[in-house]
Amino acid sequence: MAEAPVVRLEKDGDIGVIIVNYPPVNALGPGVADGIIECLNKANGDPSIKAMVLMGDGRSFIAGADIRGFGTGRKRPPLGERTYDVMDRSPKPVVAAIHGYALGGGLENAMGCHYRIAVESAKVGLPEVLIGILPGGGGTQRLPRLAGPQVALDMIVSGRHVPAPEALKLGILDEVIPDSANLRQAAVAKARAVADIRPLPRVRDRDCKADPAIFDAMRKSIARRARNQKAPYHCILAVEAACTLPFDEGMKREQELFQELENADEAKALRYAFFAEREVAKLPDLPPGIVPYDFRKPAVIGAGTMGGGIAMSFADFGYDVRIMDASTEALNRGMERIRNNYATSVKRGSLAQDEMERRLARIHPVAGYDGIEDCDVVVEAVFERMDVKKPVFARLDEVVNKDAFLFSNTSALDMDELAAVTKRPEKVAGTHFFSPANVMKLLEVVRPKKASPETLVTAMAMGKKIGKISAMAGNTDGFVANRSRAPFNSEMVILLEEGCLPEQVDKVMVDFGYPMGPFAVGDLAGLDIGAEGRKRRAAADPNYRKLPIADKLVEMGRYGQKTGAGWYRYEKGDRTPHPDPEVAAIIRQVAAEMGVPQRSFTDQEILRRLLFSSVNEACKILEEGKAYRTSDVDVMWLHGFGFPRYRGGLFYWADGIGVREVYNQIANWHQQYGDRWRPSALLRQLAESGTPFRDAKPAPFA
Ligand code: 3H9
Repeated sequence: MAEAPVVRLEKDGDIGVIIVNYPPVNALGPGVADGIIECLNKANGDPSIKAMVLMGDGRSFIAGADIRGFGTGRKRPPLGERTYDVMDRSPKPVVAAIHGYALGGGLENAMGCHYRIAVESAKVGLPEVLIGILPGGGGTQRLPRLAGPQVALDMIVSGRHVPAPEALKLGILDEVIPDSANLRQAAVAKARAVADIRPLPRVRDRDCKADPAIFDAMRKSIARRARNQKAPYHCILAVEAACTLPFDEGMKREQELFQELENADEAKALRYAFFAEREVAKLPDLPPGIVPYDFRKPAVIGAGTMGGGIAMSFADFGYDVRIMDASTEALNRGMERIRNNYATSVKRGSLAQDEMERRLARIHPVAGYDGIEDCDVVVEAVFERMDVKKPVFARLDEVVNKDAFLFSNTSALDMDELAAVTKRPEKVAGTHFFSPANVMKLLEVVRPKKASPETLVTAMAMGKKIGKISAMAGNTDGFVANRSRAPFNSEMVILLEEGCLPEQVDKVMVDFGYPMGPFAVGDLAGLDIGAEGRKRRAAADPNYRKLPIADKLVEMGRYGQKTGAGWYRYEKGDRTPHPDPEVAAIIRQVAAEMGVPQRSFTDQEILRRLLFSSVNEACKILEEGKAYRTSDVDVMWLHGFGFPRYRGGLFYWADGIGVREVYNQIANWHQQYGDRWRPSALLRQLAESGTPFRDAKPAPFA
């Protein structure tokens, strides 16, 4: 049987309907652009057709160029012979009919059409910058002409998806119809209504003028977050060209700038991150076809900082959620904190007041277990101690509907042990949120031995439904994210013993691309929190490497920002960290007591000491079968710890150095420092066989 064409032309009376069918999202894969051109030519050559509609089958209009094709030397038609050029020359009007997504090349094609109509739930955008490139199909030249240079700059530099009603206001769309309406019918009617209008309205013919100051203002505003990156600045240059050059010259400039980016390291790393984020959702050892339970009645137990943030995440994504605490005071305090968090977003302008009220109204405080019996998914977020969590779980098991899933927001505790206090261990899993839970994207789903496949896919899907990126982790102390990060946390303090200062380490990591240095982050989170974890580990492991400098600061009451002093000192009411001579003196004193000789460090040594220690630990996690893939660890580092996205992730970055070099360095440090640097067996094996981390085969999930 012949394969269905990826683009087909149907006739709806006197209107030609061009339909793209390239599942799952109608990316512009092989044959799609050619197919559109062929159908346009056919329709233009058919005297019985007066106008055309361009639309997509399935979930979306067109989600953009096929990202898998980038960097593969794929051939593109020259300027002047692309889909939108054919539309520009078309003697008959073309109406884009948009549902789902019109992103990147999708929106660029829609802007090549003469009219654009969309359903209310559709989203449009030029997200190319998020994969390290710029819109290379005329987007940087047409969007400023359609929506104005300032709007175009904002959209192209941020890459954000714009909902259809907003796109209508911005002039990107001509018409928005309700979701319940028939899009094809409406688009065909529109095409018929405009069939005789001449001259045809072409976006390329519009004027484009801007105050030149907006470009420098944009460069300034992104200076911090776009550090070390090229794509956001190239996006600005391209929009600038739209405002200073004739259309065809602007297209040439866009093309040159695009070519400078496509194969740069930044774009390669960001493409890798894009696909790693999709891969992480796949659970290859579960039977196929398991459908996640479509929960409707979530509850969060514990109205502390984490519980409140988790409840907000549900409310932010449209769920009515109950939040329960044993004490009314704690519940009131929790609701107050939630209200304040939302109010801060309103003050910053990132949330509208009426939206804040809608979200707050979805969070229902409940004092006591009676109000949660009928819930279908419960996320427990009480104090992080087994003796506190166990009775809560036992009680939940008694009280809550027998079919409900019981999830625990723990960052390190043994989920098998916790599941064992219930009579439904198959319905128990860990859901480790990162702080602040309503902001951080990572959700680590922790897999206890008895959890059923349905429980695991439901926990993973729950994350996606509330805007998180879910990643599966084995039940090991610290799970995958925190366990792989733990050696970094130790190493940064050990570096101080040997002669570094917190500000020096922080500078190296900020230069590398982290938004904040790890010591400044420690002060923000509170140094007392880490001290608790160290005590627990030291009690469990006689060989645990103590961190006397960190312990000393905590002993002195230097808990970080909240006490005005930690690794840094802080002025009252100001969060700026200032290097503190007192800390330098403590470091010297403790190092002298320990008898550690002082020396100086290069930036590279600091960076590698921190990150290689984590690479080694992450390899141990993989060889124990506690994670599926190296790329899952990368996703966790991107979304749990703010690892710079344009560096791909921990393992992607390490592959850039080379597995042999990483291994040799770790083996050297093993000789020098002893057991904490013992190379992982998997790492040694990869180094010996010259296999990059991305091709590592972890042990089956245990
Ligand atoms: C561009 O357009 C450049 C132009 O300016 C000029 C060019 C010269 N390509 O995310 P999902 C796959 S750059 C290839 O889970 P959702 C994805 O890998 C592009 N594959 O679904 C996954 O595959 P699998 C600008 C793609 O509903 C499957 O589709 N556009 C592409 O959660 C489902 O994806 C973008 O950057 C693609 N473009 O979200 C948009 N898109 O099942 C990128 C998706 O094998 N895409 N796939 O794992 C997205 O943001 C989301 O996929 C979208 C749907 C919002 C569309």
